[in-house]
Amino acid sequence: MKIYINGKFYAKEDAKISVFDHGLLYGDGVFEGIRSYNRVVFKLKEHIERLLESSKSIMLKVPLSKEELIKAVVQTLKENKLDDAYIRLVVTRGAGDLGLDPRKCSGNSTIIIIADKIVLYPDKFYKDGLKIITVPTVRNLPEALNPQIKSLNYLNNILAKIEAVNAGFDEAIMLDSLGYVAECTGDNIFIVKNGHLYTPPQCMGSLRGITRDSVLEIARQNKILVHEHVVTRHEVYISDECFLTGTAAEIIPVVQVDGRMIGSGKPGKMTLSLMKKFKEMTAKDGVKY
Ligand code: PXG
Repeated sequence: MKIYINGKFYAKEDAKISVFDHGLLYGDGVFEGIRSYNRVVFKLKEHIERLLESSKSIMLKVPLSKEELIKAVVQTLKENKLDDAYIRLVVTRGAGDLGLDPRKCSGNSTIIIIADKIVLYPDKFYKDGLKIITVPTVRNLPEALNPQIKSLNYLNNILAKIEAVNAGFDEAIMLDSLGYVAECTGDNIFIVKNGHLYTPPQCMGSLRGITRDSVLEIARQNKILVHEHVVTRHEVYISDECFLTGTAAEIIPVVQVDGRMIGSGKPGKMTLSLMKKFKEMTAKDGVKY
């Protein structure tokens, strides 16, 4: 495997960065999780745009332009001869000293790109659906660390994941500080009620997921009514269908939430149809290499 670090390729064993990098010391940086399907990097432009928005918000200067970042991702995939891959693009503040002050960083951000074979969730989750719970840790407040910034500081999500795993579940619903449903630890959430789609608005504290946007796009093309509206736990419990969206998970059905069975207890019709349409979209919507 070849890892891209600041324009050069290194073997896995030699791909190393400084222990003084503020990405390691403080989680001071941003990242993207991207996928390629059959030599098409799905929504690569959108991922790069989100990365640049995250970096702008945290005042992190990315030394490469949008076009150069796209080229670097494609080059890494070619170098690794991967047709289907999971790509991790990371930009950190770079090496500094043992203090928070970003002015002490050399001014050169570290750009790391890792492309690896994709790790998929077991098939049974897609066939039978996930059972999930709501956890005590609430999602970061938008006015503190906005969840729309895909920063390297993922402790908020990791704590929620630990709580879910400790309770015997694989995924968790995180609420916002007002008690509304925000998102899951690495996925956005949707419910279906009477043929309409509902998903929490981003301003309440969730990431503007690229898979989420893709589902909204598919829904509009198919004249499915979508409501970006606050969602309560009660509305999830009484929904007809529920599913999660994310680059790694794609679209994954949910059949139980906090002990309440969702709909018939099996992946719903609209969920299955959206999964099929999303698959078709991944075959064509991206940058070819
Ligand atoms: N919410 C959060 C908090 C996320 O981290 C999503 C929603 C879905 O966004 P996309 O753009 O992927 O549809 C994410 C995405 C991984 C992994 O490797 C994925 C994500 C974060 C961390 C790890 O599975 N995120």
